[in-house]
Amino acid sequence: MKIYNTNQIKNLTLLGSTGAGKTTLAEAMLFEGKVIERRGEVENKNTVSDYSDVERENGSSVFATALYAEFNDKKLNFIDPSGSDDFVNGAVAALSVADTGVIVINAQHGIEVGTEIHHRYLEKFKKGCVLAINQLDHEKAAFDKVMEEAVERFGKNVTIIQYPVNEGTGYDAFIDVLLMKKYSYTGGKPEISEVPADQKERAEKLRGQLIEKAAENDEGLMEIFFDKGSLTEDEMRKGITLGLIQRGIIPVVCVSAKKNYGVARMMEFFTRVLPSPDEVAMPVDIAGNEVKCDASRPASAFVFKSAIEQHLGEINYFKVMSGEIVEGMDIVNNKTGNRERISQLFVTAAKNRQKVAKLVAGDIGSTVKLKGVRTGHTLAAIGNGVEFPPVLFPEPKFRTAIKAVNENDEEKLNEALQRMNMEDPTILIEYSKELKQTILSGQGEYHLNIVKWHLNNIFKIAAEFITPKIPYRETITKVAQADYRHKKQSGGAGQFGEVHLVIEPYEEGQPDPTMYKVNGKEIKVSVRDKEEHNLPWGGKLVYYNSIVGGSIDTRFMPAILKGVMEKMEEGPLTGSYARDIRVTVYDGKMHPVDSNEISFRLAGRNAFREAFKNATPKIMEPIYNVEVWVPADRMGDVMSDLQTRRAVVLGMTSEKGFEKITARVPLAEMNRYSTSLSSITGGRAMYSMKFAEYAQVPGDIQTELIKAFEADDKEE
Ligand SMILES: Nc1nc2c(ncn2[C@@H]2O[C@H](COP(=O)(O)OP(=O)(O)OP(=O)(O)O)[C@@H](O)[C@H]2O)c(=O)[nH]1
Ligand SMILES: [Mg+2]
Repeated sequence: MKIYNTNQIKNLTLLGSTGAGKTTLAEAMLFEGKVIERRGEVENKNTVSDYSDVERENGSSVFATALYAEFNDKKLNFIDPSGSDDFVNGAVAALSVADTGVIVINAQHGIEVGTEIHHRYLEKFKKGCVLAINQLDHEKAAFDKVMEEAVERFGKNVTIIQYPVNEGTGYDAFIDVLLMKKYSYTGGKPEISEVPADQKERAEKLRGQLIEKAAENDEGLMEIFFDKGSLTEDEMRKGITLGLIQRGIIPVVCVSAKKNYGVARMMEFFTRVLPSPDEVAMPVDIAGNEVKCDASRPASAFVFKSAIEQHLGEINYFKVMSGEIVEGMDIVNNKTGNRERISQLFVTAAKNRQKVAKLVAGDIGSTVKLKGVRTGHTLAAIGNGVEFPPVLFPEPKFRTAIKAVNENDEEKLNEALQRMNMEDPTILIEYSKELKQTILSGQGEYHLNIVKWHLNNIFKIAAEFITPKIPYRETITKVAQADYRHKKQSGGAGQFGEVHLVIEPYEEGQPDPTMYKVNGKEIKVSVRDKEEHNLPWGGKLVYYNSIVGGSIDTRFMPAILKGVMEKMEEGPLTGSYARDIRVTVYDGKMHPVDSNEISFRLAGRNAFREAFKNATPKIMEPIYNVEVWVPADRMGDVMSDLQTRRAVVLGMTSEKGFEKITARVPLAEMNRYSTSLSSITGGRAMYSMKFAEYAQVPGDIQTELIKAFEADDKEE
């Protein structure tokens, strides 16, 4: 493989809804770039990009595949991610290295939820946008309607470069208003001819709009435009490139990926107008410095995908951010500090790997045999300490508990899940000590079902999903007091410890206690020692030693605290962690022989438990901030569904064709939300959720929870 210079490289990612035709378009691009000699089809399970078993079985993409094509003496690096929101990790990772996003739109469906989701990410990453209108050969293709929707959603920058002459089943031609040519297809290479008389008027009008839009992106071009009333083709291209860099133009091209109509022309257009990696905004490292995409600088590379390939082992895909990555060079992983050698370098189109001696700034490639390198890591020349920020993947939205059907497989299951997390960082696995469950979370039910598919079919582990428990918390609402004497006489040495304590709700900024009134009794407090603990599960425990007259020896205070902590970890009400409590130990008794640590631990524990029960305890549950985007016609259904989930709706706004609902919803009510939202809206809605805070559960639910816990509680 030839070595390409930075200005000969164009990095793009395909984007758009599932079924739009990204993988089919990628296949045609590989064919036109001579990477393959025959085009496969998604239906025939033989495309280059969808090469994994699960993709072939499902007939749609799961993983983002890195591809390339050499065309016009340029190298197009392109990525084909899944259009499903469940696998949005691929598009997000792709956008972290692509300089332009090409949104593929199915001409019969127009802007779909998937289109919208990817477009939102594109905006977030501030990348240039091209719209590729695909499936123009479909009988229901409706280009003009798609354009109307596109302008409504993406704004006036949407600018037609090509429009179809005869969309529908007989589709075989489009007009290119940049070149002012008609492209006609009968299979194979197109016939390029003058714009026919009946299309002249429309083509001229659209060309005029293109020229204006192109000129708007540069003062010099604007002057030429005012001067001459027009721009040359090259001036238009310059304006388009600048427009893509500044996000001041969204060019529209026409293709039929399946028939391979317009694909070579689209690639030619890309090689001429897409910005090279050194022309776009410079990436910023974690120290806040801009890093210039320049081959003469010290080397650095950003890993955007890690995978395990059969017969190959770990493979890492990266973009060279600066300098050159050369075969045999020593590098350091600035995330882990590990030093390694790049043994082999590849340029890849899925499983097709071409060896390459070096990759220069801006290029995308892969390497194998590195240890512990993961998505988001920065590899750099020794001495170059640059580190790029990790890819910001979306928060999980779907959780389930998982366990191996056969108990002996637990360890294998965990290993398999860790491995899948390496390939897809939006699969999160956490063993919750608190819930005593392994919680698996991801982007949706489909996402996690694919995880299960891999466990069954690739790792040969039978696993089952079970309802995940909710991480409740317990706290108290008033002051309570308890005395507890632990006494045991068994054979030899006995056990003795007595603890008197007061507990009360912790609040930020409270003064230290001086006196408590409980059950008509006054308890004077003189604080001798204070410990403030940030609890590992959130919230605080403040522990006061206010023992007077040596009724309990200071050396037993840590044991009492330990007992209290143990009980807080178990939660006296339902076994959930307790939080936000002040404990004051003010009196007690010792025995000269029998008192020891264990006695005071148990006395502390039980005193705390008793006091807790009398302190009007309450159960708290995690509340999430949820945002739902729905088409206006489904708003009512989505709202009434939310109401059944104890949601508190905070607001409703219209945003680019969607109604946005913001609400606070208890996690306990969000179980399988992605599935029900999808069924209510026919897959036309999207949502996100993020942990907000803990709030008290309603009284009836608290009663139920306590009952359920007591039913299987085996308290000592
Ligand atoms: N008629 C027609 N069908 C097409 C065209 N492009 C793609 N298709 C079909 O549309 C379906 C979806 O195509 P894919 O290429 O898998 O779509 P995708 O965008 O990769 O979808 P995901 O991987 O699920 O995100 C397949 O059945 C393709 O054969 C086209 O130009 N014309
Ligand atoms: Mg695909």
